[in-house]
Amino acid sequence: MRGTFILSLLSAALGASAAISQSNLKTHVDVLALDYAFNAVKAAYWTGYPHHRRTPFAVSPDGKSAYIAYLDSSATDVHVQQLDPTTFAATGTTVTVSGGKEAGGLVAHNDGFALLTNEAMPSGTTNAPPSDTPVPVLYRYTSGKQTWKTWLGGPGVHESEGLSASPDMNGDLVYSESAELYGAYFVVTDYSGDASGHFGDSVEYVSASGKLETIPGASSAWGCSHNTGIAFEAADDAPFAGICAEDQGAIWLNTKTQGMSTDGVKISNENTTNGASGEPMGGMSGSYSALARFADTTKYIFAWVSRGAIDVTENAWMGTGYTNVQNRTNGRNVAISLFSDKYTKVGAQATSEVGTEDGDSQVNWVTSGSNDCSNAHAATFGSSNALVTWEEISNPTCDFIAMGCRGTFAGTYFQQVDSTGSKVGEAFSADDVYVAGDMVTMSDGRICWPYVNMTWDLSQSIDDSSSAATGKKMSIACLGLDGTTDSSTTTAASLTSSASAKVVVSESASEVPKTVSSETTVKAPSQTTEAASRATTVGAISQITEPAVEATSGNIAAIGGGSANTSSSSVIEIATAVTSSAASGIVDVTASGPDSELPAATTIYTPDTPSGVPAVSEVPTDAWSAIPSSVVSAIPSGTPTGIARGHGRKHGQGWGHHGTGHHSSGHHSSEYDEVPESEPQVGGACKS
Ligand SMILES: *[C@@H]1O[C@H](CO)[C@@H](O)[C@H](O)[C@H]1NC(C)=O
Ligand SMILES: *[C@@H]1O[C@H](CO)[C@@H](O)[C@H](O)[C@H]1NC(C)=O
Ligand SMILES: *[C@@H]1O[C@H](CO)[C@@H](O)[C@H](O)[C@H]1NC(C)=O
Ligand SMILES: CC(=O)N[C@H]1CO[C@H](CO)[C@@H](O)[C@@H]1O
Repeated sequence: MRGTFILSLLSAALGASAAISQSNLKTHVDVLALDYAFNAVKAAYWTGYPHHRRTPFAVSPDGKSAYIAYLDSSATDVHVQQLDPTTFAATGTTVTVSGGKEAGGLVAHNDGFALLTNEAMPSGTTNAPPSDTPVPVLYRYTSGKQTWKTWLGGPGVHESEGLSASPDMNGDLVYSESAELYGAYFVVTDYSGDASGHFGDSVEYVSASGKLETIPGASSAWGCSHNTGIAFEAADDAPFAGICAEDQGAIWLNTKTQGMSTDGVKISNENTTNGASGEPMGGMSGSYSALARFADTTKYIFAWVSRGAIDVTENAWMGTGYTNVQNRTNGRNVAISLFSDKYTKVGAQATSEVGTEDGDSQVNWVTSGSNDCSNAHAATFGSSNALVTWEEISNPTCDFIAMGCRGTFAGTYFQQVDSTGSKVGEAFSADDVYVAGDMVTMSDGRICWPYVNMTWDLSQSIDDSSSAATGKKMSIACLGLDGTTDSSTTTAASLTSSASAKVVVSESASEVPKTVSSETTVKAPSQTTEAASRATTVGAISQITEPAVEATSGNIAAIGGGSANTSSSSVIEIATAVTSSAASGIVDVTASGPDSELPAATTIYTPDTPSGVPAVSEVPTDAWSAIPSSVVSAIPSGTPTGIARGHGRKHGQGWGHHGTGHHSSGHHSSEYDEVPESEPQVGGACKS
């Protein structure tokens, strides 16, 4: 209790501080020497635009140890480097998790760490995913030695609901000290069962001793269709606070539902096209530090980017309660939402009323203007203040609907807000600081995060397999409210957000856990061109789907197969089983674009067709007319072997499907070149 008391005092003190400004931001450039090279950029799905490659960062409850996890530049092996939380210099010996494909989340403990990664299962494993597709796995290391390893997918994990793998997790790992429970929320693709070949998401819980726990009302084998973003933060008990963005039109606070059913809280209406929703939580390599808990409270803050929403129409695929919207703006602005507890949004939900003109009237915008904002994150200073940060592009060109934009990098912005969501002071920016890893609240109240000091060019697509961006130095930036110092010498309270999650107060050795952490993810869609010939594409669709759709409820999902622009691999996703059983159907719409390219590091995912696939039945008369024209036109002529499937599923769990989790640069083939280019907009910064 003493710890909590101390924390409260700290929070109160921090809460009284004046607004942050440029002088509160301190950088420690190249302070951390890594033993292995790291590639700091990752090409975004579909566009190939550069994203920071996430480096999970976490500080232990006692504030004495900090760790950073990073993917080796070879794209295989995840390294965990301990660092001194005061100087940020490397300490200890690097731990390497061989075969790891993604540094997906990190929790620091007083005696070690837990790492979420994904890796191929050992050869010969019965019912392992095809083609060595990686499976999410949680590792616990104590004093530098592996103490346990627990698979979060693959054989034996929610087998009756379908087996899953994760070519791209794009999720997060959090830990609740009070529940003594890890929670991981990540993107999956199933390779058996009804959802075979589709992309969705999964929430898994693991006890402190490494046992996979199936917790009713908390664990989830399948959730949001496609999953275009995840935000996840610990709570005192399961279920933890969760948010997903899906490819049907919304962002949901789904702590209660773990999916996208209308029993959840609709945070936002988002324009979606072919599975994308504007990279609200950062897109590829994002989905961390988007949701943070205010210390010593039940309150949370969520930050994302959005193009706004107008013209609310019914989402015919999904049925009553689900909507589609048009985007209000070309570039994206930063928005925040506050929750009084893990289930409850402060203020109105996003509207689901068909015919509404303003579909975003509930949004609390942090920015306005014509710059494009991306890479939004939030972290808390204590109980009453938070930091919201994002990057801007001036005069953005947003070539692809519902994706990111390109243009001139115009700085990373920092805005203080209070726990009611009101801005405190003005935003300020820095040109040479980025957020590329978890934002952690340190023991002295500062918020610190890792990044690589480099020139940040957002003007064009990149090839992330090039070694140009590799390096062995990591930088750390910190931002404290007035009254906190940059050279921490005290160990009072450790508020860890993001990857770890807990606010711990410790003095010497005692500690009092409490808060939490955050996170999110994204996923994959494909783009469409209105210019594509409708006649041609329709032809392609029927060709694709004829043998594949079975619908009993009228909720149909159509899916185009992926064709690859590939050099190294082609991806063909074959949707299988079709059992539309539920009236509550879900859908997965996705056309896969001409473009499913998996980087060499990722495996081709070609699920087997399970036996017992129901006989094909007729496509209901109205099925095709129900397909949004955007989807129809999205399916390129000559779409190869993809298969469209109809499916219904209970409880609003959706089918996500897309060609692949990756798209490298240059994947826009001619069919897409006709997408009208966005009008570059001039003027104003994103901040208001
Ligand atoms: C998203 O907005 C675009 C225009 O930018 C529109 O063509 C498309 O139909 C919208 N998506 C949905 C699902 O309504
Ligand atoms: C809607 O967003 C797309 C990019 O997703 C952009 O090209 C288009 O210009 C936007 N529409 C409006 C009305 O700003
Ligand atoms: C950070 O990187 C930039 C771009 O490479 C470089 O010009 C600058 O000198 C670096 N800063 C420091 C402190 O090394
Ligand atoms: C057909 C096609 O668009 N091929 C492209 C695939 O991507 C590479 C670069 O990643 C381009 O060079 C090809 O032209």
